[in-house]
Amino acid sequence: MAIEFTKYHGLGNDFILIDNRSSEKPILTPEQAVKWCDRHFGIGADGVIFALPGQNGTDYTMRIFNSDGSEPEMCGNGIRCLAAFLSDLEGMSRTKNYYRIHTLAGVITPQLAVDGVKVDMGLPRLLAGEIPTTLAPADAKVINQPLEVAGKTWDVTCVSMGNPHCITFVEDVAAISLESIGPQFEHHPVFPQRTNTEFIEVVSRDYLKMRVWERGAGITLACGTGACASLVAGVLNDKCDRTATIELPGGPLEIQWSEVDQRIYMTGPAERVFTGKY
Ligand code: ZDP
Repeated sequence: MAIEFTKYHGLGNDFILIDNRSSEKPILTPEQAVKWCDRHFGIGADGVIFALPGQNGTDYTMRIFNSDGSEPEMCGNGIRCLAAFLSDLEGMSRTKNYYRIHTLAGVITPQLAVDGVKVDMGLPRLLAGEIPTTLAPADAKVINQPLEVAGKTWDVTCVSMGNPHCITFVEDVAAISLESIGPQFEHHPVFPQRTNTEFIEVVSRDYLKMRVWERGAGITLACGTGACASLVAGVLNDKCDRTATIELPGGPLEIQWSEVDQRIYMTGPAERVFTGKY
């Protein structure tokens, strides 16, 4: 049976979107998602995202499989793509410019704006037990703490945006050999759920450069949850302001950690590329 899909990307972080509104369960298995994401033998993507019926009074539910078939709790660039996809699906019947989306990281609210999609990403979580990491006692934060990886000591800060992130500030992001170091962070025994890994170069207090090694997807051109987590890490280490531009290989994201409600707001693009049947 042929299944319809639409390809979207947010700053080159690309996803296959599937209209799964008529059933509670993703219509693909994780194994199928791995095949669809293959860039040589499939469609090619960093993940597959399913638009499912809402739960607990939300408009829709998002589920995502990484390109390795694992299921993350949240996906920042992906939820902007989902909002654009839902708006396209609803077409003229769309009644509002935001969606309340049920995710494994809680309710996330993307809002359609003229310059892209602005997402209320919720509260960052900072306790070691919430990340999760064994780098500190479960009720302590991990801020600028030494971690031994690849024979070197890195000073890391850990933040959860629903999914785990390990952030390191470096002099020069271009000099990091992500392909070799990334997997060693991802699979380090102090991260029982593995981790996404971000390297950050501070250009100024409102401009950071980031490169990312994603859990379950490897090097990607952008990571929305990673950009949010990195801004939080920057504020905790007094390296940046609460509002900053994060430049990723695929382009910039605007991130704000609100002083009013302590929530994280992310603004960035979401673009449809093509539709097809598989
Ligand atoms: O946590 C994980 O396993 C990530 N690979 C999920 C995807 C994160 C994403 N790149 C983002 O933008 O937040 C989609």
